[in-house]
Amino acid sequence: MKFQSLKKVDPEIYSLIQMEKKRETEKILMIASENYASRAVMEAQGSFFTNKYAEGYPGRRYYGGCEYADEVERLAQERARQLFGAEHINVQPHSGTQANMAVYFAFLQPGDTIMGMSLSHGGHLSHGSPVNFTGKLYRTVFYGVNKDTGYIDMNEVRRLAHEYKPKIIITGASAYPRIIDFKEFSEIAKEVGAYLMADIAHIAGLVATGLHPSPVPYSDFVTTTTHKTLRGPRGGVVMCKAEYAKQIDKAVFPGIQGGPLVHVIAAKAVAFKEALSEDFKEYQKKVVRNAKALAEALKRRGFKLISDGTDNHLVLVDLTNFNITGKQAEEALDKAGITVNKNTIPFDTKPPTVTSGIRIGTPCVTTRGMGEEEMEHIAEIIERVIKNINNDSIIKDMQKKVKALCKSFPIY
Ligand code: DSN
Repeated sequence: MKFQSLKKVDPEIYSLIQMEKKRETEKILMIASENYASRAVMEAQGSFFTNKYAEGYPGRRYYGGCEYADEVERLAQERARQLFGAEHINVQPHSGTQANMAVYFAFLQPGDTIMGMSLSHGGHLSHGSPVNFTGKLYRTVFYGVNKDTGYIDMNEVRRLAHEYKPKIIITGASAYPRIIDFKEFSEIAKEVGAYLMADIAHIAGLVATGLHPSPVPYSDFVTTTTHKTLRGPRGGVVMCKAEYAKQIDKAVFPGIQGGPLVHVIAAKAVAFKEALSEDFKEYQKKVVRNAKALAEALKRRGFKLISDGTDNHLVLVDLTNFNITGKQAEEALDKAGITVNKNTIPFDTKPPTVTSGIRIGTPCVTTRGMGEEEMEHIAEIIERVIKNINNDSIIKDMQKKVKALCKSFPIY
């Protein structure tokens, strides 16, 4: 992308984009929820459709001139259906939280009870956190992981569901490294007469390629983002059984959103097409292999991992044995050129602004072509930084290694 006009019209923004490009190119990005969208995705997102209003749905719009927008949205729906096999798809949510909000607004009343995974155990803000609208509008109940194993405590899920009878049970996480048993969640939901919503924002790419069991056959609603493992533009999707289609569509528009972002829907359609390819399946396999290789390499170096490993695209590291906080680790690693995020660990005694852990993901490094050998190398750099957190000269040395590694794996 050349940005010739932008350079003239707004040199400040142009230069910030160039700096961001440099950052994304010269650092090893390991935030588990990020990825590098393809150029094709970015071209669709930066296209003429940014100019178009298309309130409504294909064939039922409130504006003229929607003939091409209709086709774009239909293609996005059809491709998402092929990927996930859901009966009904709404591709308009602007984000994962908006997708979740649509489900809640369609089926809950303020004061109803919802049950989700505790944020500090790996859940998500929009699953009932007190600082989120979900925690303010609904009564909330949280389940978590078993303290010894780090796996979701399904006995606790069942016990809490029977005790509190939530109207909706939310499964899905933003910092959970293991396979989620959607079938058992659906059995529990049935036992207590609750709806089941699976939020697969993090693992959508794995689900789409069969590397994580799909929640679609077991859930009333499945929500996702499109930009994490799925590697599309930033955005959300709601899927549901056909019987709920009308209510979901009405909740998205006109319930919680106005005009859809047609340029983003076009980019979602492109990402879904890419995700239907054999290459994408190979990519997802590598994402998981890399996460496992990284987990093993970190464990050999004395790092404690929540649940002792991973089945998906991320590892959650407990730093308490190194006596440093997640915040300190995030800052030191970023200085060395590895970008991760501090993350609470289950039963954390530190606040989310400090934390005792870091979350490390492999989607970005895998997109740029790195493999298991590089994961070993990265684990070695992480170890050197964490064990020498105040030693600037070692951190500088590590920075050189990071730059060299990045040079060998260009992003585009
Ligand atoms: N912020 C996302 C993540 O990092 O997991 C979740 O919305």
